[in-house]
Amino acid sequence: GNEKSYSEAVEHMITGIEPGAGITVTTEKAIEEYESLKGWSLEQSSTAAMMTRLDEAIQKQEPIVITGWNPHWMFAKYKDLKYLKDPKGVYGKTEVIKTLARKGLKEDKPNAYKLLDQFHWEVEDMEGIMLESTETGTDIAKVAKKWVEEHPDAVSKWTKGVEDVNGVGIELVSTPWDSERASANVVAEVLRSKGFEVTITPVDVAIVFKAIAEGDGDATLAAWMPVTHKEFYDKYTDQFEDLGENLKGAKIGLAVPKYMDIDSIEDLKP
Ligand code: PBE
Repeated sequence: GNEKSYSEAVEHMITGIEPGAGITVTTEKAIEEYESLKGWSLEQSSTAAMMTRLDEAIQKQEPIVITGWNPHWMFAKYKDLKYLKDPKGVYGKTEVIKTLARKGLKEDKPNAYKLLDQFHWEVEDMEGIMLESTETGTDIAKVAKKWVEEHPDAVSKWTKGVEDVNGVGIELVSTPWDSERASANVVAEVLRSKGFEVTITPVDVAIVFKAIAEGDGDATLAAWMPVTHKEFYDKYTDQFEDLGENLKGAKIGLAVPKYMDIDSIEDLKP
């Protein structure tokens, strides 16, 4: 089909995910900024619903425009998926995922703080856990636990100089996506091995930032920057401690199957 028929076939609709997501906010911005997306809308539902729609479209070789991101298994499972170019840079280039801690954590729980500060892993690590979970139908928490057992070298780097404690409580606040369920569960498992009592609280992005800023949660591993969660980050700047990135090479954007003969967001039609 030609570009015009693609836009008509998808009824000028981007198939998206949860309303609270950073990528949802960013996509609303893209719709405002691109001439080519004039009159388009973003259908918001859930990540699971979007993945089902994508699967159906690919099986039928029908056009679809989704909100895509890495780390995720979508590009591994659907070799047919590609990002659309974003010449206006609305979605940024590459993202990092940052660790944020509440003010005072360093003084109150220095060993937890040290471990969180030393936590860093690669896209392949996170994606490996996500892929295994979806392929085997095993809960992320379980896969994460196994990953920790199988990666003593990584764990020893993160725990270097961290002393054992006896039941100190620590609350990680996290978003509910598989990517962040993976990191939170991996770090929780390592913290437990040092004697911490860990809880993971899954909440919307906005609440993650609010909780850390107000000291209701100890830390999060789930801040996608500089674009995805900019709005929330800026709102609470100076009210949390930024421990830097725990993963490099993340990305968000609009994605389509490769059988759609377009390369750029600008190739869509109003
Ligand atoms: N995501 C996955 C989230 C962060 C993790 C890209 C869907 C978002 O806030 O958009």
